[in-house]
Formats: sequence, structure tokens, C-alpha cells
Amino acid sequence: MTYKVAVVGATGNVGREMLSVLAERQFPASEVVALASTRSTGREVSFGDKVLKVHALDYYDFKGTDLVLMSAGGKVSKEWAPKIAQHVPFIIDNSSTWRMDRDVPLIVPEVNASVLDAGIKKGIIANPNCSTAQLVVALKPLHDEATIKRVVVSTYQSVSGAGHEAMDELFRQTRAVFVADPIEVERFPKQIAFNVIPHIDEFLDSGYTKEEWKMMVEVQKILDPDIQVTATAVRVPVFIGHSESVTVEFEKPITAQRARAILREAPGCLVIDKHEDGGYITPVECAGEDATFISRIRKDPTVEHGLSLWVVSDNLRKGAALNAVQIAECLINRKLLED
Ligand code: 11C
Repeated sequence: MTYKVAVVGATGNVGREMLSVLAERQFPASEVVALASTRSTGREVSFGDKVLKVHALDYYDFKGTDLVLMSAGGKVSKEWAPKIAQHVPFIIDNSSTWRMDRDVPLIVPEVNASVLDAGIKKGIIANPNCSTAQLVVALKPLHDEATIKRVVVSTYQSVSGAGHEAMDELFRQTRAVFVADPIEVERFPKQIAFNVIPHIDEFLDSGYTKEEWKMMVEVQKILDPDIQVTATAVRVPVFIGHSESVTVEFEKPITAQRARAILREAPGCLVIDKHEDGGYITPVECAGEDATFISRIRKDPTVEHGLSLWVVSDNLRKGAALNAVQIAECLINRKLLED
């Protein structure tokens, strides 16, 4: 069986990665269509060794399309997902718009694919925030073993999470520092080159940022509503790959050695944890990879049952495009997506 697939937001960082992942994984597509805003019409994007012309979302006829992967921002998703759902059985949306909707499953296949079997009322399936996806992949096997009570997470998020113009800004500012040009700040609230910024997305009344709030509520929706999460989200001058320092408190005992053994066998996880110089993963090494990498697993001696770990993944892949394609594969494997 093969499926007609459309990618909405095909010229963005995640849209282009969605096309790459579909091609790499040889997704059974009879046709793949690249869609974006009208101003991108006629641009070209790569799909494996082919080149696709970009069509305008505004004028596209979705009849006959089996599946839409969407990464065009919250506003576009809010307007277009319900309209597209009138013609297309499944939309996998990467924006935050639908994630907390009770009738929209929020899926990380390694963690909660079975939720899909309960039905997809609106035809929309949400992809989580990138920093949530890698976190729950690492937490799920530990939760199954020792029941997580509380998670304290601090993120070190790459600029690609904010789009390709943000990547350009890091490049321009870095160059400006070297040649002593004035630093121009556009996309980020402060200079990002040679700096770190403890602020991603807008501030909420609680004092948390929306990025932090998303991590807290999405972990609960995907993994377990009883888990308490507190997050601090920080932007760092890295192009690709989000890193997370994670401290977990459990109900039951679990040693670092046992956690390492569990995570070594867990789907989507790769443990690199040697207690020596360089015996851990950094974002530079994870870019372009599918795994969620886990290092620095150690006992947290400040609580009765606690562990600390370091979790790194390619935010454009497991954090976005790969997870979306894996959801699509789940729809096929669970016989939810018909020919
Ligand atoms: C960032 N995590 O790194 C964000 C990007 O809710 O899908 C993804 C935002 C989202 O800036």
C-alpha cells in the first residue's frame, strides 16, 4: 500500500527535515507534495535525490491526500488543520496549537503509541515540543521501573529550534564578534553568540516561560499526569541539538547501574556513559542522528531514590520531523491509515 502525503511548511527547518526523513526511511508514499505559503511558490526543496517544486497551501486541493505532516507554526495550524481534516484522514501537526486539546492525541511512539487505538476524533495528532520528546523517551523506561515522582530539568536548546533565520543570526553575530562589527539582535531577546539566554517563548503570569510550561504539561499528558515537573529552558549558541540536565526523584529504589542497563535496552535510547574525558555525548555529535543519547547517569544523593542524567538529541529529528514520521508509521502498522 502507498499513500499520498503532503508536507505543509516544507521550506522551514522542520519541513525540510520531514522530507529528508520520509525519503531516508522509504516511507511508502505514492506521491509527496511540498506546500508552503504563497510567497514560497515555485521554490524547490530536496526529497531524497529528487527535487520538489513548492506549491501554495492557499490554493492546494487536498482531495485524495491520505496524510498531512504540518510544521508551519501555530497560527497556520489553527486555521488550516480543521479545514484540511475535512478532506484528509490524518494530520500530524508539529505546532503547539493542538497538543493540550483533550480530543487530540499527543504522541511519542516509544512512549504512548497505544493512545492512537482509542481513536483520533478530530483527525489531528500532535507532535510534542522538541525538548519534551527527548525527555519522555529517556524517562519512560525509568518510570516503568521505579515510578517517577518529580523531575527537575534545565535545557540547553539550540538555535535551530527557533527557525533558520535564528541560525543565520547566530552565524552573523559570531562573525560580527570576530570582526568587531556591531552586534545586531533581531530574533532573540539578547545577543546569542558567546552567550546563553534563560528565556524561550513568551513569559506567563506564573513566571515560567511558555517553553517551560509546555515541557511540564506535555510530559504529564504523554507519560503520566502524576509526575511533577519543573523546567528552566535556556537558549545556547549551538546550531543543532538540544541538551537537558535532568534530575529525577523516584518512588522506588533504582541504582545508576540498573538505570544504565534499562536505558541500553530501551527503544530510541543510546547510552554513552563512560566516566572519562569525552565519555559522554554533546550536541555536535547528535546532529543528524535519530537516537536520544543519555550520558552522566549518576545517583542524586540528596533524595531517597534519585538519579541525575544528561539527555541530548537532534531537535529537528526526534524533536520534530522523525517523531512525526514515526507517528505516521504507527498509523500504518496499527492499520489506522487505509490505502
Ligand atoms: C525551541 N522548542 O527550541 C522550541 C521550538 O512548541 O514546537 C519548538 C516549539 C514548539 O525554540
